[in-house]
Amino acid sequence: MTNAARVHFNTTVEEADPLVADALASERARQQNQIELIASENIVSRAVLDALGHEITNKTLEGYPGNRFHGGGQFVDIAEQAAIDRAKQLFNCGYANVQPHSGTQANLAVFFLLLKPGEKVLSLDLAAGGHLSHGMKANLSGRWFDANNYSVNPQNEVIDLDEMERIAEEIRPKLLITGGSAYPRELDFERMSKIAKKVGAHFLVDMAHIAGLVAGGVHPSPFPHADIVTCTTTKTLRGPRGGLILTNNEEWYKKLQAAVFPGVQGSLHSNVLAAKAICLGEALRDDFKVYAGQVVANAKVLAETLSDRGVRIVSGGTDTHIVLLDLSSKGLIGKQAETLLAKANITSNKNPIPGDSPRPPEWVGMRLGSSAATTRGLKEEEFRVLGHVIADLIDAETKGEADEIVGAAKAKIAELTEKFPVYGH
Ligand code: DSN
Repeated sequence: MTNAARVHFNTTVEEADPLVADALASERARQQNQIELIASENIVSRAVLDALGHEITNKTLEGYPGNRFHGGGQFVDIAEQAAIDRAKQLFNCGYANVQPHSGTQANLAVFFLLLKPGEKVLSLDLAAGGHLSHGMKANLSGRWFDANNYSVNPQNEVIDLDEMERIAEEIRPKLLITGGSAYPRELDFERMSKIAKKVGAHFLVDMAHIAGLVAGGVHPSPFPHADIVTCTTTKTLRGPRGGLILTNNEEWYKKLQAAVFPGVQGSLHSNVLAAKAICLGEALRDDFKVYAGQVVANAKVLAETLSDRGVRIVSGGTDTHIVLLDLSSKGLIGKQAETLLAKANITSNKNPIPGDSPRPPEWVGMRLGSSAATTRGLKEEEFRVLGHVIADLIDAETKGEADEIVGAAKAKIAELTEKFPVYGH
């Protein structure tokens, strides 16, 4: 072995790059010492982490199992085929492409498969919980396609299906999309698919946020109603960063393979494919059903506790892991609350609510999610404590007295993080 090779293969990150090593160590400590309430986050298993940091990351491959451009892919083939088989079993569908590098890439591949530039798309308004890859003007999907929105009913803040049908009949989109990043209520896939059929549109369900809830049987499945389904493996599914595309349509599936590669992507991420296979295997186990049920139960307790303390909950509650707060009910804005909660080691994000300002610094919403803290083992009792800590902070901020109670709030969070540690802590 040459000296250069010995150094290359044996030097740890602490020795090789103290700046990045410090950032990694600080991030590890941050994750242990705070309660994560960002709805799109979760805490992956040790097995998923092992795959992500494995030498398999070195392998470059294009194509699909058994039909690769490069040699030496026999072991990645095993991992990718396992991910495909498990995705099909988990979501009860005929075909799966597990290569998308993200949910946005998965959606882009579906657009590439089904639409020509300029064709009409109808999706959930971003401020009502939609996603930027469904036609936001700043995204390629909004730049290259004719994007239109449906929204929620302003009274109950639930998707207005009659309005969706009216708009669909008027504009006759080629693609109807549902799902997004901040919609807390159950989605009625059956009715939406009828609307799509009535106007001759394809029906795409982007279940990025709720894939784990669907897998765990606590949210209805988009199948058999959807024509095509995308999701991430992150979020409630508790896997690595990446996307999936699922369908029962054999003809589309063949074209979809080419839409992903070489349509919108080049080589695959071998380590992520292995990690996807692991997380999908975990989601097939009975204990994942228990986990998914606890995620929703915890979110409901958080919503009820905050509502009882006078914080308005968008749509009056939740059916999922998402709790969306309207902070204008307490005279605050999202950014203020996000900063305030961070002082007590609670991580969250400001978010638009239906009808909110288009300017993020003015948003009055805050999105909370229960998936990550549920993975640590927190249950209803602890989520009630969290709800009261958050409400105490918000009430104190309203009176200009937050600094006086931040210490006590932080101590309560420290009790939880010590009692429910992550990884080897
Ligand atoms: N769409 C973003 C979110 O929900 O936070 C990232 O996945």
